[in-house]
Amino acid sequence: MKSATIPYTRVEVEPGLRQIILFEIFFPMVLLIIGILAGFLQVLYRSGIIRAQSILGIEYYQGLTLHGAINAVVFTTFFAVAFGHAIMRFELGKPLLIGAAWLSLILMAGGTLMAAVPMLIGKASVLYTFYPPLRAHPAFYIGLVLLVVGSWVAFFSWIPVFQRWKRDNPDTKMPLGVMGIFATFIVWFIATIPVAIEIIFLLIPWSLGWTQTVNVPLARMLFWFFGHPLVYFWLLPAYVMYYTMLPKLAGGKLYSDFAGRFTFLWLIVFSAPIGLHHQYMEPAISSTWKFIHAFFTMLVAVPSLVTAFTLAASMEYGARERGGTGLFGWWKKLPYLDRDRWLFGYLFAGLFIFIFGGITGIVNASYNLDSVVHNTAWIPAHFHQTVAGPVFLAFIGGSLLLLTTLTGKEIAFKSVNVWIPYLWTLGIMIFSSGLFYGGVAGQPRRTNMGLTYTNPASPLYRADWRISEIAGAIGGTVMFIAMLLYFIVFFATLAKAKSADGALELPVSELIQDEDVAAVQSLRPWLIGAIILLVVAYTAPFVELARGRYEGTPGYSPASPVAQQR
Ligand code: HAS
Repeated sequence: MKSATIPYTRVEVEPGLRQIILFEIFFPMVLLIIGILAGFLQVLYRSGIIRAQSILGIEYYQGLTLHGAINAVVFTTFFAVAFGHAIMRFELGKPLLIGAAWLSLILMAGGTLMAAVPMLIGKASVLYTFYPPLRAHPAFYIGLVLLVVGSWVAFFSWIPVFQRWKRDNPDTKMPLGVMGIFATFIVWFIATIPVAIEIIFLLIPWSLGWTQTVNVPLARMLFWFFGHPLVYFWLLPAYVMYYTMLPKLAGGKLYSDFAGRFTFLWLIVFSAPIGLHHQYMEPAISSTWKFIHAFFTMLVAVPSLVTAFTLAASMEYGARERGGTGLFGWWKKLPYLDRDRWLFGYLFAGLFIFIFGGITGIVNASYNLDSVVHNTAWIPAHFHQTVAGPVFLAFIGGSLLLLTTLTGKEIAFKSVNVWIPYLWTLGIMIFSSGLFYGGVAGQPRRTNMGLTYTNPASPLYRADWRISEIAGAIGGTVMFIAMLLYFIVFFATLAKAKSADGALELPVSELIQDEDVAAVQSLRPWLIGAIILLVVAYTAPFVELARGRYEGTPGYSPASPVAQQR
């Protein structure tokens, strides 16, 4: 079977779908302004520049919750759905089910607003992991459920469209981008079932007062059953852009179609049975199962190593086509600051950051090393080099791409736009270096250090941690400036007059090698493999918890060490 040759790079889009995708880009972008501001305040608190419990009417943990929930949950979910609609419409060349797309949008936007209200009035300061015994207002949990259900509706609405495409093209491989989007949402579907169980059966009844206590170890295990595949739900749309667009932007071709399919499918199997690597320090789980999850975690890194090689080879091909020579000299020929191929910079800069995010992920996965860095500043350093690195840059670049192509508007301030990803990268690297250093020195995450460790007036003051927090504040400020520039470019582009009719016009990479490997043509065997591994990886840990008979815990607020009174 051969790959679908996409004879077009421009696909006309029905007005309804265009409005839906544009709204799904615009709405989270407005919220992202709050999320980014809340992130900037975090570095000011931690470095001791702010020495208070709250600022601008936003309490420390309230701001941290807004930062994580908006940036890592709301923005990413909306982008994944919008991008999924775009890829399905573009690569299958068939109209989508508009009614379902509207329903999905209404559920997601309604759910987000419902969860936003308690966060904004300080009734849901439970951080993006919403671990009990921190307790939020029921509207927060119900809003999250609606957001997730809305994204499921979009996913299921693509299946009949794909089936019609398959009937019309029985001898053609599933397009690579379509396979990547299906992998994204299969991972998401698997991930969201345990968290739905946690929210519906444990947290909502507890938050409504129907139950007085909650089983904390059970809730945490259900959360991480969701929490790790969640990170690959973030990564996969970025990988779709890397495999289908980056080689073209670099002036070349994708080195291997097989590598892309293998990467997407492998992540379906291995992204979920590894959640216990977030719980190495959890006393309720035996070390045997932690070790098995550690082993699977090493296997989840394999497709990213394959990706590193494949993308480097694809970019090298492009650079040599553009006249690059020598063992390393070809790097000079990549379009780093090309105003017309500006998306290259967003994707390339993310890859650079991911080298460090990936290495530190493997450190975290190494059980014994994790005992040094768990719950320290090292962890936010790692995740800013993953979700805030390749994922965030691909998503903000992708948002700009969809905005310009669907509205037919030229990008505003092109010469500023090309520098934004590099400025963000500079900020991330300084910020994360500071936090890695602090983490190894024992500095905690999720702590308002301006009141204690970075305040010379406090008996807890740690002069040896100072350097780490200065680096964090400098890096965070550079990141904040990069995002201010990005918002200016985004909203100025939106305000411009259109110069062409809107359509989907996306870069499409051709292939150097179009391997015909049956094992990576179908999702089904990989899905079965994923279910088997999940049963293997989680049955015994859940049985252990059930045997443990843990006492329930009452609710707490982050502001008080005393259980909340109803
Ligand atoms: Fe992670 C914690 C292990 C990847 C996100 N991770 C987190 C948390 C988040 C997160 C949000 O085992 C914190 C959760 C919380 O709040 O507590 N992570 C890993 C491993 C990987 C990994 C093994 N993480 C990610 C990705 C994320 C993400 C991706 C978001 C998108 N992580 C952990 C562990 C913990 C953890 C433990 C728990 C720690 C604890 O104690 O709590 C792997 O998937 C990484 C594989 C990646 C690579 C890199 C490949 C490099 C590429 C770039 C090539 C560059 C090129 C350009 C070609 C092996 C593809 C070259 C250019 C030049 C100029 C040279």
